[in-house]
Amino acid sequence: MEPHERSVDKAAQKMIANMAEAGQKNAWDRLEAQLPQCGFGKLGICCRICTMGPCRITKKAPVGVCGADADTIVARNFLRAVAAGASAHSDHGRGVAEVFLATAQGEAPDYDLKDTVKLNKLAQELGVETKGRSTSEIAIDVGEIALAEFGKPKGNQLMALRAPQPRQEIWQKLDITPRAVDREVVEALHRTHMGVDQDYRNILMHASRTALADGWGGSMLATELQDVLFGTPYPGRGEVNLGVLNKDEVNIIVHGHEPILSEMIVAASQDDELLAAAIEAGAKGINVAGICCTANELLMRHGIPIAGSFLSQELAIATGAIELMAVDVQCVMQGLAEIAKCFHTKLVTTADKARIFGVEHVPMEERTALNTAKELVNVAIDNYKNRGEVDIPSEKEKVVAGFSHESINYMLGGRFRASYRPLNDNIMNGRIRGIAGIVGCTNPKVPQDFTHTTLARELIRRDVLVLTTGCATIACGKMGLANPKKALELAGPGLREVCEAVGIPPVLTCGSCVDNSRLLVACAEIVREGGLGDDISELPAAGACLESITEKAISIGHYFVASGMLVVFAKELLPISGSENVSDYLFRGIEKDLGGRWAVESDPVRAAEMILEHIESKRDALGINIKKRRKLYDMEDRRALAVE
Ligand code: SF4
Ligand code: MSK
Repeated sequence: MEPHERSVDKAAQKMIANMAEAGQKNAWDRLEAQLPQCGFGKLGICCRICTMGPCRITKKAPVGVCGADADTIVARNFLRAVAAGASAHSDHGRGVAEVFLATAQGEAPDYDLKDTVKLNKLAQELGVETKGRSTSEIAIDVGEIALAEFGKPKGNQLMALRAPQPRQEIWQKLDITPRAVDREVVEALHRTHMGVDQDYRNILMHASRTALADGWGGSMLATELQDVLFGTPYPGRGEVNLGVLNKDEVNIIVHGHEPILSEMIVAASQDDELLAAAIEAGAKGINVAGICCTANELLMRHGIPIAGSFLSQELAIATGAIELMAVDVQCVMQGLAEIAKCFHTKLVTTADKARIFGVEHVPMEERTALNTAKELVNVAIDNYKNRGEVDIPSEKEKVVAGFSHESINYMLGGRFRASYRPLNDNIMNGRIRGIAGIVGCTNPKVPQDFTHTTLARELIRRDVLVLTTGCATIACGKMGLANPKKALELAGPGLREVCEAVGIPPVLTCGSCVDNSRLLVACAEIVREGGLGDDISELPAAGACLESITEKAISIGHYFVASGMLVVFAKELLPISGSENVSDYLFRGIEKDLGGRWAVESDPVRAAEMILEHIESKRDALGINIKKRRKLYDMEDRRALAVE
């Protein structure tokens, strides 16, 4: 496969070509070596959860040894994917809660509680007394309550109370209001153990509950607590793509998901002594850049540049310009260890739960975080002298990033009357047709960045405001879609007018994978603002993930569906087609239960059309597509007008 068939990003194409010339392997090569991939796996009809198997469903053998049919097997696999995704987000959230609590208790001296306004709001939501109490007293209570959300024996997720009332009632009626995150995940594994839940509808109902525990639980807690710890993002400038690497500086890449590590490395990189050491080593400075969602966290809060998304992790090392790559959890390829051997790059794992065989491990602990970060920066400086030939692509793009729920509110309504009213009004008057979330990864089965960016372009052209997270946000950033100047040229006239008036790009960079919870909060707030129905399912809105790779993406997709949204995935990346009943339920039947549904479409233009059709149908149902006739009031009408 030619480089341009692997990625639409010119910088990536250059590095893919370089690697091929040098005989170095990357994810695309390993995908080719894996072909043809298992057809049973693609359809979701292989089961290896007991040792009577592994079983595969065929015409000749339509059930496994235990009698499980395709419906049960596909539903079980789906639930297990949701449970794994929810676990990844929620374990991240638990880690943040632990550091949050340690900070409040004065046991993590290098961290600070940066957003005390948000802390107080959160405290009130969680029923913590704030009057006459110190920040640390409030934070300790908030931290303890937050930590308990992961494993409390009784009660439901407190963050789920943020959902509109009718949504909460739907969940109560179906008995799927999420309880403790750990409980939902453990129950998911129990139900999918051999010989337990063998009714696909019952299994899928628990998939909804588990996914909700992720979106309205673990992920939302991660986002909220990170904002208090590291600051709530507000829009600022940044740059994206491999061109952010600097040939004259010590380049450090932070990769993974948890800002607990990367925040400290950023702080250490600004240390005067370390800067002096870098200069003594012959460099002009220290350049920290991010990959994957760690990158999004740093860009959102500090404007730290992003080197690339998931598929760029190996390409970044292949520039020869990386002195240190420090990784924590999730989306870190084991293949990094091999490519790092071809260059001087020092690869270091930092999370005890995520080590790579043969790679040095430097554990990051909250008590000594900054010192560990300084050690790592020192390792990078020391390594600068070992640099060989460097080939950094010139491509980089300007972005405006940092759209949290709070900052969108502020941009729309101003500091003193922050509100979604202008957005709701412009959706109601039709200048903006609706909202779409484009989320998720980059998958070597799809030319890197192609579907995310084509879909975003097609949607903004049709006056749909786009919110992005994860690697999709990085893809859009690379292609100029988060650069207001360039992106507004591509937006439809209504959307453009609103964005220009408010001062936002038509594609809003909203953060990392756990920050999809920001989109849930935004949806709930738009409903609360009024005029667009009483529930999330009534909003002219949809989500899409056409380049997903992870189980996290399935969990995210499913919590949006269970919150009432349409979610479009690439057909080949959602392994459910081996069961007609499961597919039929997730594509259609679930809408009757939960108001949301899954859909599959791999072509981004057709996906945009599908989303627009959905948005227009929601607009029709809300009655906001009907042009109101101008009414001339007579005296009787005027008298009837109530003054409140
Ligand atoms: Fe086969 Fe049933 Fe065991 Fe699965 S649980 S491996 S279908 S026997
Ligand atoms: S990093 S989950 S590849 S978005 Fe969150 Fe990117 Fe997907 Fe990982």
